Amino acid sequence: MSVRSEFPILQRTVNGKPLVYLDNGATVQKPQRVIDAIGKYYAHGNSNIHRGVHALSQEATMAYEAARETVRSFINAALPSEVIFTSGTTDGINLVAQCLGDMLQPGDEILLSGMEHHSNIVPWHMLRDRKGVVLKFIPVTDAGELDMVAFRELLTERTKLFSITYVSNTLGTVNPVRDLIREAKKHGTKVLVDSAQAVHHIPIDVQDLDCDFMAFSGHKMYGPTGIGVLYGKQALLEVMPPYRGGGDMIKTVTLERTEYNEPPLKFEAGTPHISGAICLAEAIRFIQQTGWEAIQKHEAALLTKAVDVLSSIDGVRLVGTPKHRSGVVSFMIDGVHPYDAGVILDKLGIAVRTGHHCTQPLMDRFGIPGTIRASFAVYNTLDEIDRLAEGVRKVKQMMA
Ligand code: C6P
Repeated sequence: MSVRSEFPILQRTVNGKPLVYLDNGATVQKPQRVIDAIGKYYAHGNSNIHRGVHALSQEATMAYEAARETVRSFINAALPSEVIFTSGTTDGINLVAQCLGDMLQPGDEILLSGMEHHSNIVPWHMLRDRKGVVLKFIPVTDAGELDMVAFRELLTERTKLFSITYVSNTLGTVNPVRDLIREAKKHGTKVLVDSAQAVHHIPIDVQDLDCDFMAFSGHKMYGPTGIGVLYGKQALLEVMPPYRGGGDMIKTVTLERTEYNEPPLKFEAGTPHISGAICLAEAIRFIQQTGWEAIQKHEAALLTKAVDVLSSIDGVRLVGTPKHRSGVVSFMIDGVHPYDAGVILDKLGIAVRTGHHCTQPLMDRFGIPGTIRASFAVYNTLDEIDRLAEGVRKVKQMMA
């Protein structure tokens, strides 16, 4: 795709070979306009926000709040105050586990699935240990999809929260979140969607989905690290206690007590990642100008070719064969530890992730130590899939 030339890092070589970057599930590379926006902010616009009467502070405040509006419109939230800037998906999920978690009672149930990233398991383990809530998990089928029969059985009036990944970071499975949310709502269950692996592949409309919360990370959508978003429905954000205490999240403080600010500031204590938010907005403009149609068409072609080419190599086994897949292919090579394959591919200039991908329960489900994962972004090319296939053949030769 022509956008490739906007990504300077893709011009470099690794181990003397042109870089083939297929570790986009871990983090996506940045276009020049996002890199420039960081420099421009610090060279010309740096100031703290919501605090100063001086021009620089007001400009920075306007740019930060404009970024919030850009995110709002990108995910079609009803209000800018429903967009909370966080440090990433992990931070957003922890916020909900802490704040909504405070409102739960011992014995209340939280429904998760067996394909969650550790960020959507560990905060709930911590809440269970703190509050005595009960965790239930939807099993994963051999194809790497949710067991929908079990889902319907596990969902009851006791299920206060259902927290689910939109796209599996390990298998690429696209979960039918719209249907899942509709089912959950029949039981009055609140729903949190982990969109870390979805937000740069699939257009999102939080009002249409009707989720209560959604978390995602800037760095997986062409933006900087250290910035992310938690979407939350206004009515919930209003009743939830705050996450952290400090500056900007208050209306008044006396020595005796604090009166909290309204959302979203109630959940943004301290100086936020101002440049991060501004550059995230630039990344969103990159996605919008590239266009969802072009992105989805190109990424579908990459995936189809990757699945076809890899599954045609003798001794290669795909892990997960979901009907709906996005951005990710995980595989094993017979007799080769994923780590060894990753090291050899790296020598060939090919960056993939190997290991458990922060989904150890999913690896246990499949009875494997890890996988080799190729994950795609809009700038990848069909030729790079051929390079990956050549690399895999070489791994087989060397390890035979
Ligand atoms: N997955 C991967 O290589 P953070 O680290 O907060 O930006 O995102 C956490 C996270 C949460 N949910 C899902 C589905 C994810 O994929 C990730 C991050 C990366 O798969 C890094 S472990």
